Amino acid sequence: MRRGKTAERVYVLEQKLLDPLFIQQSFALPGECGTVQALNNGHINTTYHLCFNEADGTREEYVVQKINTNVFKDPDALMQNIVGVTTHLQKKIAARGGDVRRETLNFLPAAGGKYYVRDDAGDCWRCYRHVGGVYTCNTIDSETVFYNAGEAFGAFQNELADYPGETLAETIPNFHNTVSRFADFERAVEEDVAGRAASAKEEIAFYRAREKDAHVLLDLLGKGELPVRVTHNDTKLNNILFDEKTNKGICIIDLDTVMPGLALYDFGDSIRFGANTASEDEKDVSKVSLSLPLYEAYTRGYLGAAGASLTACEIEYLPFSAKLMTYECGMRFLTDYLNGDTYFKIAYPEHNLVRCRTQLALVRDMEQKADEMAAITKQAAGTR
Ligand code: GN1
Ligand code: MG
Repeated sequence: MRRGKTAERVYVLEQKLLDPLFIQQSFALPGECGTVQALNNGHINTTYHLCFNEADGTREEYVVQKINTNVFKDPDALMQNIVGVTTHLQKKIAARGGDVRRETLNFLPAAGGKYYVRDDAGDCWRCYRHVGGVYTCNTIDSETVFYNAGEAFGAFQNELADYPGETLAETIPNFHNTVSRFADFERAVEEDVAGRAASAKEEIAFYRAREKDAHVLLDLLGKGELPVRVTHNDTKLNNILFDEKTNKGICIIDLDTVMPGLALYDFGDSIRFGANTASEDEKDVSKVSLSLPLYEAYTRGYLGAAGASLTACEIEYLPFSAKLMTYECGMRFLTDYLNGDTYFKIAYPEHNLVRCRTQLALVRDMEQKADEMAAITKQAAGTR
């Protein structure tokens, strides 16, 4: 990797592994780099916010990401997907008189014409224009904002309804295939490469006891009872940018896993993360529960925006999908813990086990609340 010159830049380089000069030259960014800030939002890619001061006194802000090529092994296919999807969204936004600069991501081409650049160390970097006047949330207590989150993901699904799914590469094969996720989990238990299986006996038993759940949606898909759609597949609350003034979810980010999938994956994963009364890595699991008011708010927002296109079968399985996606995610955290933490970023050795325990507690709570979730869903579907 090429190195910057000033002391500050060297510090940034060594602590944060980003070279602003290399980024500037690769993406032909005008002006001079003012600040570089690491953003710690995702478990996969490494993200920075860069500010450039231009000669005429204006300031341009960019988001630069180091693509995790351990997870996304084909950056060309990945960026082709993303640029295809954002270009499609830009046309839709322009047609409805929206703000193309704020309502979807705008990636910049790098020298050579690709939408990412590879540095001397082999790392891949991409750059998009920062969206101003927005905020992100990691937890939520406002039902209105969570309603807006549901509306945003529902609208995202609608705007991609006519996108040719067959042109999208599968950036992570079998991403939400819960049956193959279960097989990965069993393999990790069996191999026990990190010698940790003994410390996770209860968790392992929990996932085994619910194996039949892993088959439910795939069986319905196999029978043709659920349609394949273009979905986001990583609908965490912090993948929405909310407008500071209106609190509406105006821009969906983290588009790496936009692929053909089930609407239920998107709905379920949003509930898993956003309707949990505790954070994903809360150590005190007594704080973990499903908030029914938040579940209701999201369901109403989502059905209001996407409901007309959903089938009766999709609506019926909304509550189940929340449980299934929580089950799947917890099992993925456990698998990674057993494999010695090779996939998700962690802050301490038991981090993945802690995350698994919160997901497990949330599944238990959803099992208790299944009837209430079904009643709320039915009511929301009836009044949309
Ligand atoms: C990862 O990158 P991030 O933090 O938005 C993961 C999701 C998990 C999530 C759990 C590509 O999402 O599937 O649900 O962590 N993304 C990938 O927090 O594996
Ligand atoms: Mg993310």
